[in-house]
Amino acid sequence: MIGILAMLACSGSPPVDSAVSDTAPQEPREPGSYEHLLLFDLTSGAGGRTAGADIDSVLLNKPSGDYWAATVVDELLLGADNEHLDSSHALGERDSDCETNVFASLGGAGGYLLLSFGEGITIDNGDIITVFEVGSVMCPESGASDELWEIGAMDGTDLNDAQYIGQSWGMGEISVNTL
Ligand SMILES: [Ca+2]
Ligand SMILES: [Ca+2]
Repeated sequence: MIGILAMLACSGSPPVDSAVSDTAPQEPREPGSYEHLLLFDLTSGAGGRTAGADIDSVLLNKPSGDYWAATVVDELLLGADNEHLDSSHALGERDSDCETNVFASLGGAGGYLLLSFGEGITIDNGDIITVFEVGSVMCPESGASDELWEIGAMDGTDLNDAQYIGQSWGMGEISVNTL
């Protein structure tokens, strides 16, 4: 499956026409150092009380230390029967286990959280991001399924600006090396 961020990345910029090549070139952006993490649900056919990816918490591991998601900058939680619509349940340290359900359900493909890890904490190549999605990896006895998600990094709130980082399912860890 190709996620929306991968598709956005592929759509890229059109080739520069020679007729406009004498206009001032845009300064290339310094790599890395993005403010926000986009966590995008890729679960197809999601429904029910815990529709889509069930996010307990998100951890950013940097050379300077570990940071839990601190603020929801923007969100879209879907699902008519979704009972886990409080996005703050995805913030802070892990507090769900197999009996306690303090997570936010993104509701299926199209649902997302845009997260900040705190003032001045950026997302850079070399970081490791762990998404704690409540499923069979976290709770093997529960019968819960691991749901598919994708992450990207961006400044501001325009999802079109997201730079693809990677995708996984359930409780997954991704090394950042695409920024
Ligand atoms: Ca779910
Ligand atoms: Ca939580």
